[in-house]
Order: sequence, then C-alpha cells, then structure tokens
Amino acid sequence: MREYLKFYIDGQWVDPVSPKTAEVINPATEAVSGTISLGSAADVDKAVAAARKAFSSWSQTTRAQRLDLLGAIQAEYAKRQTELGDAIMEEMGAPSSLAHGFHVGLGAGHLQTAIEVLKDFQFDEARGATLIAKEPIGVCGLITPWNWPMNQTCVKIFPALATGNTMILKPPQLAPYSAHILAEILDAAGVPAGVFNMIQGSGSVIGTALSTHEDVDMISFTGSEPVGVQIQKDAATTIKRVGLELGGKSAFIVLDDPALADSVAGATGGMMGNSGQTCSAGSRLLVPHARMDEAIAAAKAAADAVTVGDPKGNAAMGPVVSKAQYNVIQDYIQKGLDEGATLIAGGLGRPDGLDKGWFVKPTVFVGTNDMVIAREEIFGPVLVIIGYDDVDHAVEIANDTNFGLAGYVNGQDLDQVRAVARRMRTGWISMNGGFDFHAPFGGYKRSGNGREWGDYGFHEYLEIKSLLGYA
Ligand code: TAP
Repeated sequence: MREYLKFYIDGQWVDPVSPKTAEVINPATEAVSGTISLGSAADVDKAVAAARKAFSSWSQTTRAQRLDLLGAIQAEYAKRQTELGDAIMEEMGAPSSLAHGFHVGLGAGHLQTAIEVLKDFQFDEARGATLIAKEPIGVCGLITPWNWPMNQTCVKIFPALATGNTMILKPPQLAPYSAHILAEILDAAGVPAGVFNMIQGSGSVIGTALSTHEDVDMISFTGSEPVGVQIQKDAATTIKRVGLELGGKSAFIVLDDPALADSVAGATGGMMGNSGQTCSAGSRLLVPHARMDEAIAAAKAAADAVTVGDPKGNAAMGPVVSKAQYNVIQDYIQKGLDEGATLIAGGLGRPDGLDKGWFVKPTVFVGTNDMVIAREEIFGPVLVIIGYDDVDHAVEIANDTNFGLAGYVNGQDLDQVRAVARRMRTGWISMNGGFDFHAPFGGYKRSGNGREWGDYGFHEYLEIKSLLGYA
C-alpha cells in the first residue's frame, strides 16, 4: 500500500493545512492501492507564496544554471524509471511494457528535448534598433490528467523550468503516484526551494484555487473540454494566460494503395494502445468504400489479436482507468449498436475470463460520420471505420468535427499523403507513422489553444517584451 500524504511546497515535504485523504483504486483489481492527501485552497496559498518568492531569483538564472539543473534531474529520473513505470501500472492500469516503455520514455523525451531546446533558444532577438526579449511569465499552475501521467507532467514542467518560471503542479487524483515520485526526483536533483511545488487534491478545489488565484500568472491545462471551459472562465477575472490541450476525435486516413491492409492493422492496434485513452488517438478510421471488405478483415484481425489482461503480465492492453470511465465507454458501445453501426469486433462487457477490473473489449464498428460514436470523444478502445468515395470526400469527413487535435495519413504516394495532410484542419498530423519530440503539439477548434512540445512549448511560458531604441 502506498501512502503519499505530504505535499511538496517550498522545497519541503509538508503536511496539508487541513488533513483529508482519499483512497486510490487499482483499476486492474478494483482494490485500494494506497492513500493520498486532498489539499485545500490554504495549501495553494502557501505554494503560490513560495513560488512567488522563488521567482525573483529563478527567473534571473543563466542558461548554464538551468541546463545544470535539468541535467541533474535527468540523472535522477534515469535512476527511478522502474519505480515510475510500476507506479503508472498501478495507478492507471497501463500494461508493464507500455508503462515502463513509452509512458516513462515520453517523460524522458520531454526532458531531453527541453535540454536540447534550451541550449540554443533565442531569448533575445535583435531587430534593427529594437530588441525583443522573451521573459518568464511568473508563477504557473500546471493541471494535468491521468491518461499519460509522465507525458502530461513533463511536457509542462521542463519547458516552464527552462524558461525561468516557478510552478505549482496539480496532478490527477486518479494517477497521483508517478507525480509524487517525479516531485521526489526534482527534490533530489536540487531544484531550489519554491521553484517547483506539488499539491494533490481534487480539480474543483485545487484547480479552481489556482485558476482564480490573484498571484498565479498562467495556467497550463490538459484535460477535458468542459473543464477547459471552466478554467478559462475562472481565469478571466485575473486575466491570466491559459494554455489548453483538450480532447480530440482524430481521423486516420488510409489511402487506396497496396499497403491498405497493413495501414488498417497498424491504425487499429494504435487505437487500442493505452486502452484508447489518448487525446490524439485516431478514433475515426477512413478507408475507401471500394476496399471496405479488405479493411474490415484487417481491422477485425488486428482488434481480435489485442490481448487484454493483467498489466503485470504480457497483455498488450490493460483496463481503463476507472469504473466511471468503464461505464462511459459501455454506454458509447450501446449507443453505437442503437444507432445502427455494425459491430465487427469486441462489444459490450468485459473480455472473457476477466471478471474483476475495468477491462474493455477492443471494439471496432463500421459506421458513418454523423453517428454519436464518430462525433464524441469516447476515450476508450473503440474505433469507428468510415468509408469514403475519393480523397476529397476523405478530407471532408476528416474535417467534419468540432475537434482539431491530431490526424494521420498513410499511403505509398508521398505527394498525395502530403497534399491530404495539408488539407486537414488539425494541429498535429503524423504521416506514415512520423513522430518528433520537437514538433509542436496542440489543437485547432475545440481541441484547445497554444502549443506544447519542443521550442513552441517554451513560448507557452514566455512573455514578449519590446525594447525600442535598444541598439
Ligand atoms: P478532466 O476531468 O478534465 O481532468 C483533468 C485535470 O483537471 C485533473 O487534474 C482534474 O482534477 C482537473 N480538474 C477537474 N475539474 C477542474 C476544475 N474545475 N478546475 C481546474 N481543474 C480541474 O480530464 P480527465 O478525465 O483527467 O482526462 C480525460 C480528458 O482529457 C479527455 O477528454 C481527453 O481528451 C482530455 N485529454 C486531452 C489531452 C490533450 S494533450 N489534448 C491529453 C490528455 C487528456 P481531478 O483530480 O479532480 O480529476
């Protein structure tokens, strides 16, 4: 049993102002795996005061000093990767290979990227007699979700640190362990007191206290659209900057060529990764009508091949994060059946032999883009295949959504792949599996604003000052 009852404030592990706790449930077993403290607005006030005090010195540190600290964090992070992977497995149910591999690797990747970017980042830009200086915003509130715990925390913390900001992290109640370990890593690496603070607790208490706080200058939020809207409203009275990374309903366009079956299999397997709990998941698979039979066969084979089970074993897919999330997904599967989508793999209920734990069957429907299962984010292992007539039609379907986070295009004709990708209205598009830690990540439309990852991620945490007549 884990007991993570202290918060990290002003360089110390401290008790909450008013003791209140919550149990954390292991989604694979439904058993209690540990206890965390739930903070209050009084804890936020303490952390904000510490971050404000630390800002005056941290914001003045040199590039070399910040690089030294990030290097020390990297060494500590490397020592504790196994522990981090174990925690992620336990808190949100990612299978061992994924938790210890990509989950922990994403955090390490953002740290390495922050170091690489910081080495050359132009904080000062001369334009004739004018100097444009990029300066840290100040005290930042970082509010993160449970689905990729290390990705979500590290993609905010390291750019914020590298640009000279101080911060308060509010991790999700559903995945608090890895964030606690990350705070220990930062502490061990020697982050100066008050520069990084971490308070566990509920979003409606800690998140709201940060968003409305007079002395917090910026909120970076990743999570659901309704909470993003609420944070914008809460932050409005203090005119603080708000960065939002929200949901998606991303299209995966497979072009009509000999590799279609392989692309469909890859897209289906990708959708089931992390139990479909990925904001950028390619949850609408667009294939040519003329090749639908082939696509269905490939998708069914790929979905049926996904092993589901105990995260500690060799299964490719673990449970979804919670009972509530399980129920939401079951409701969507029922909705798909009710609205006449054709179920070709998976379906309602748990996979055979799994009576405990929030396990969902890898599910594939064939449907149309007007169906609820094609319009709303399910955040579970549910894929909808939609047929298109020609490439123009594929682009039209892909863009016919309120979201605009990610997109995928697979095909052998690179000119055509590029042309299709350019017509898609989303912030991040992977062509034939492309991936890059330095590429900006963020959404068009209701998927959010701002961009994280790489040097664009630095700009999220910078004010711009024009110094006229400087030269
Ligand atoms: P949310 O319910 O939005 O929670 C995200 C975080 O916000 C949690 O830490 C939560 O605290 C906190 N929060 C809740 N209410 C708040 C409030 N009123 N003010 C401030 N903070 C508040 O999302 P989730 O269920 O964790 O994640 C699933 C959703 O996030 C999906 O829609 C998914 O698409 C989206 N998501 C998007 C991305 C990107 S990169 N665009 C990445 C991951 C997830 P608690 O501890 O109380 O939950």
